[in-house]
Amino acid sequence: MCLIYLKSHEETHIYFTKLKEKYGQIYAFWLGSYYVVVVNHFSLAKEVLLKKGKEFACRPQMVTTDILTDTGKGIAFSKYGPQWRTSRKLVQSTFSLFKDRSSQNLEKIICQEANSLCKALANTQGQNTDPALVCFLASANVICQFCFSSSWKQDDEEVKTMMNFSEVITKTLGKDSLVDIFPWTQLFSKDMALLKENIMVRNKLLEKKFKIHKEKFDIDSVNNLLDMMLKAKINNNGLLTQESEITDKHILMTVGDIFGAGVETSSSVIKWSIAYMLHYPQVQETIQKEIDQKIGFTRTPVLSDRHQLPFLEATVREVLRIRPVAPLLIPHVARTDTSIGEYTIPKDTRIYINLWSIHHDPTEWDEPEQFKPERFLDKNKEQLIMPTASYFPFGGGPRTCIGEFLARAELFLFLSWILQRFDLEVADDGKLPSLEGKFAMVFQILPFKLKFKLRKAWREAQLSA
Ligand code: HEM
Ligand code: PLO
Repeated sequence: MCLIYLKSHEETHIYFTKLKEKYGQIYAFWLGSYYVVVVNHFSLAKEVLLKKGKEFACRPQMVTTDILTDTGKGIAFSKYGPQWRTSRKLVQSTFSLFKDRSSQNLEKIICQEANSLCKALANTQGQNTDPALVCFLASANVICQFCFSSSWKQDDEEVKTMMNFSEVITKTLGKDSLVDIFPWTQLFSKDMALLKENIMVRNKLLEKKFKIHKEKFDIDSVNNLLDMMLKAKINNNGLLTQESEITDKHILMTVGDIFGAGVETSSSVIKWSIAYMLHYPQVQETIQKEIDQKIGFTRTPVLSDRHQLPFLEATVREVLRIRPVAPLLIPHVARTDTSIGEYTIPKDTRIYINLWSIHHDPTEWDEPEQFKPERFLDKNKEQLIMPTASYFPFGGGPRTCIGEFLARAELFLFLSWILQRFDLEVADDGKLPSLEGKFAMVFQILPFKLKFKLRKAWREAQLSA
């Protein structure tokens, strides 16, 4: 057991990693009235996520996430139980609607958005550009098709509104907020007022979409997540116990989770990837060479090209290692008295899995602070490898990320489409993006600008086509 002081000027995951030197791979402390255990090593983390996955599959109840999720509805912040299981299953079933040869195949949807994204980037005409809005729009449209079978136009004001509330919500939820440690302080908190206000705007938008959709709903034609949940509500509710009943609120909060996760994660990783390529132009060049040789300029990349572009895949893996989206995952909670390694863990203990420490462990990674995509390639740089088991950017076990397939598909397609057409260049002021980052529910890069220059080879190929 140790006594810690949560300093506000340092990111929590970095502070927890430093404490490892003093207290070891696993340590515990009291955070207000909560008993918290931090796990810094991959073998212990695997015990929590995989071997004893079910024992650690609950989530903490927190003041902030309770407001976001109408007291724990939805998936990500919902406790282990029938509601969570039903929502997760319905999302998984919806993914199968978007598979294979169906007209609304996910790959097709992502490629359409990649095309719009590239058009928007071409419109910037090589001027200094903040990539945030276009990346947000591309990810939002993919997930909007998945949830509602609809999308937004480039200049729709609603997209800016969403980006604004999403930013405030992630920032406020990500703060090591006192209100989650001492719930009575919420009466005085300015952050809480702001959080509530923005969650209200988000809920209004979701409710509007829900209402429009519900009027058009046809139980014989299920095309998206909302249809899938409405159908389950009608078909199952007579059979379900009150505990697992699906209400409109549950549907709304599940869609809200998928929407929030779908937008914030993918767009953030694309921005990190762009920033790293500005810092490491040779990485950009190697990926472009791979694209030029294996795909050329007469067609655009598709998912089946993935095995042909191992360096791009290795780069995505390295970005997810060095700047994990969720450096402490989402907190887990022990559902029973149990143990981790040789330590006894009482029921209700909060577990923070320190993915940052696991991804930067110097005994597992050679020069962990260096950005080296080639660490994920064999000697010939042709085959992807996994150099250590100290790596799980999407978590694992019962609470593993539900969107991994979608996220990987988006990252591959968006980045390959961008690099086929554009050279990424440092902005006119010569400033490279800061790689420090800021934790805001997802580990975000600070705003930056760059220039998207249409590649000469691409331009010439278009002229001769
Ligand atoms: C949970 C990573 C994209 C939906 C998680 C967790 C991680 C993660 C680390 C927590 C696992 C745990 O607590 O043990 C990522 C990364 C992404 C990504 C790195 C992108 C590169 C997405 C997308 C979606 C999504 C696109 C939606 C389609 C979710 C949901 C959960 C989750 C719903 C909560 C699962 C649960 O509690 O049962 N993700 N995610 N994620 N993710 Fe993702
Ligand atoms: C993003 C802001 C939205 O308005 C609400 C929301 C819902 C689900 C959250 C997401 C936010 C942030 C990223 C999270 C996701 C669930 C899973 C994902 C936490 C807060 C990750 C990376 O774990």
